[in-house]
Amino acid sequence: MDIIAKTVYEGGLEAGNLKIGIVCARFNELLTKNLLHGAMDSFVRHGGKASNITVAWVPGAYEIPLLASQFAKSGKYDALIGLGLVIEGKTSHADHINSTVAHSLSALSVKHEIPIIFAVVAAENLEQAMERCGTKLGNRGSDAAASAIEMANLMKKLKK
Ligand code: INI
Repeated sequence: MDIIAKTVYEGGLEAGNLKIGIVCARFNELLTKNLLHGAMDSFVRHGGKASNITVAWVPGAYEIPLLASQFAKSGKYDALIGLGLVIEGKTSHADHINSTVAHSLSALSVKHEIPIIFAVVAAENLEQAMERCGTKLGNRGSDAAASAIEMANLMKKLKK
């Protein structure tokens, strides 16, 4: 027998009048600009307005949390997205950046009660990176915009 919950919360995928802030890392710009394009294109194709998108470029993924914090504090946005691409090198530098950014964004999201979508692509090499930035495996920026919309709508429902 199926068990049916009394109350189920879900966020829809209609962007409507949602306002989003996107922080995009310039490091590996050749591919991060595809993530940004994917995110904006997806937001608009979900019914969002381009004029409701604010973008901030930062030097690298490591700088994403600081801008995300500013955006979150401003109270102007329904959701935020952090876009970046970290490609592993010969040292563990990339791993450090990735986990630091992931932890920081999740802490900011909970602190400010705003969805912050973590879309820093981690790749072992350029081929893997390209696959996730608009080729074989899709575009993580597009996925991030859909998640931002869903979470923003879910938060709005819960606040009602
Ligand atoms: N930043 C990235 O966004 N991706 C990388 O792959 C990367 N690597 O490999 O070094 C990277 N480094 C720069 C870092 O994010 C900061 O901008 C820099 O350390 C200054 O704080």
